[in-house]
Order: sequence, then structure tokens, then C-alpha cells
Amino acid sequence: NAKLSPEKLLCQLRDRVNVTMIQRSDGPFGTSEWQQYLPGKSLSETVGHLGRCAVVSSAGSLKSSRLGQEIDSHDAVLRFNGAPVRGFQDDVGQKTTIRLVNSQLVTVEEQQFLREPLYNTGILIVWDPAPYHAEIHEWYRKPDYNFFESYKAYRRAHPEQPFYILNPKMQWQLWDILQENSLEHIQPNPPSSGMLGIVLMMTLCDQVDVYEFLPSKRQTDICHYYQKFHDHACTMGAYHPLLFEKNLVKHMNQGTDEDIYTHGKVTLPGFRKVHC
Ligand code: NCC
Repeated sequence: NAKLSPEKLLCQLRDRVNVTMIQRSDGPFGTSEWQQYLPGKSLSETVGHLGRCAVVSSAGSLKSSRLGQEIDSHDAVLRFNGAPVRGFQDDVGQKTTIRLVNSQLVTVEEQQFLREPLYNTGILIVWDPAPYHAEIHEWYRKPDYNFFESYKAYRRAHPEQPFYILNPKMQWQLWDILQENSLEHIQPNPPSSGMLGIVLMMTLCDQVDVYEFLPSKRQTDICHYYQKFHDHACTMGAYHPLLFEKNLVKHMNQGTDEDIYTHGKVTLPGFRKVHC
């Protein structure tokens, strides 16, 4: 399906997808009010140089996988949205270095977000589906979910916990590459949290092992490992271009098909290890 060789694709991702967090110098965030809220340190200063990293999708196929120890053996672990670890350690591990959450969760589920201890571990990053290649002021005026007040409330309650806002330009730079490498026309909706998280970790780590983004032999219609909720669209995508994301990730996999089948595991190089 993908048109470029895996090597060229990695170079395109490395050179064209700008993974940055909102900074004090970013247009509407330059006010004195925002200065108090945005973290003082950059994300790379906060995490340092990471070696082996794990990205844990929230897929139902993680259930009974017993991948917990293997996942925790990584230097850093990325999880998504409300995906829990308590009660699921054997399957998904217990380490959480970064949690990537969407703006819908932060806004619509604000009360849980502000209250549940799940969110108090590790570094938080929130992202919002911005209009296609929108300029930062335009996005700030019209975010998909207006999560800014909830972000501020969380920062006031947990001022010591690093909490970043993903610069929205990344999602469309990534979407463009997804579209260019697909034979079909893709709906212009942003990539899933899973795909954004994979590329984020490729900027921070030497190696990225992704679990159950490409489903293993445990593939199931159960949406999440932590809920009894069936929906085929969770794995294949409805709003997000999930199928195209999965094809792209499969194309770049440096691990074996056996590892996908048994562990749902894909291995990608960090961008530092990509030579173009
Ligand atoms: O379900 P969600 O995603 O939180 O899952 C995180 C990422 O794991 C991968 N995944 C998940 C389930 C599955 N069966 N297969 C998978 O590959 C995907 O890469 C997914 O991105 C999101 O992307 O942010 C999403 O968020 C949820 C929901 O908003 C949050 O869980 C918060 O409650 C969306 N669901 C709904 O809006 C109902 C989902 O569409 C996308």
C-alpha cells in the first residue's frame, strides 16, 4: 500500500513532522497569564535521552497478553487517555512515563480528569484536532474542544507535574504523509492518539516498541483491554485514519511478523538512529 520504501518513509517522517510542545513564544500563548501555566522546562529537558521505549495501545487484544514485564523493561512507557494500569499490570505493565490524552477527554470528562489519580503519574500531554493546517491563532480561537480552562485548572491543582500541550501543526504534517502513501483518498481527520504517540516517541527514544497497535493473534472486537465494550471501529477506525496508520507502521516495522502475531509488537527506530 505504501509508496515509499521504509527507509525513505522514515526520513520523510523525521524531516517533515515537527513534534513540538506549545511554548511561551507561540503566538496566543505569549500572554503573562499563560506564562504561569506552561511548563518552564521543555519536554526533552524533562525526559532526557531515552533508549528503549514502549508505546501501549489501548486495544482489547492486550487482555490476557501477559506483556506487562516486557513493557516495564523499557526505559519509558507511553499510554493513552484513560487507559488504566491498576488491576491490569500483568498485561500492560505498571510504568507510565508519558500519558497522551485527547482534548475531548480533558473537556467532556473534565471531572474525572481532575479527580482520578490515574492522571497524576508521569508527564501529561494533551492534543486537540485542529483545522487542517490552521495557523495557531485560528486554532486557539476555534479548538475542536475548548480544553484550555480545564488544562489551567489541572495545572493549578498539580503544578509540579509536567503537562504539555502538543503543537497542533504536527498532526497535519503527519496526515499529509499518510495521504501521500495511500492509494485511497483519506478523510481529512487527524491521526489517532496512538499514531501521534508513536511519532512523538520516535523523536524522544532510540528505539520504539509498539504493543497491540497492529493486532496480534488475540485480535478482538472488544474495544479496550479495560472495558467490556465491543466495536470493530476501535481497531479499524471510523473518525481517525486508523487503517492507513496501521499500514504505514507495518511498512516501517523492523521487527518480525512473528512478533506481531505473538506479541502485537512492532519495532521502529528513533529518529536519532535514522540516517537519510
Ligand atoms: O480509544 P482510545 O482512542 O483512547 O485508544 C488509544 C489508542 O489506542 C489505539 N487503539 C485503541 C483501541 C483499539 N481497539 N485499537 C487501537 O489500535 C488507537 O491508536 C488509539 O488512538 C484517541 O485516539 O484519542 C481515541 O480516544 C477515544 C476516547 O476519546 C478516549 O478514550 C477518552 O475517553 C475515542 N473514542 C470515542 O470518542 C468514543 C477514540 O475514537 C479515539
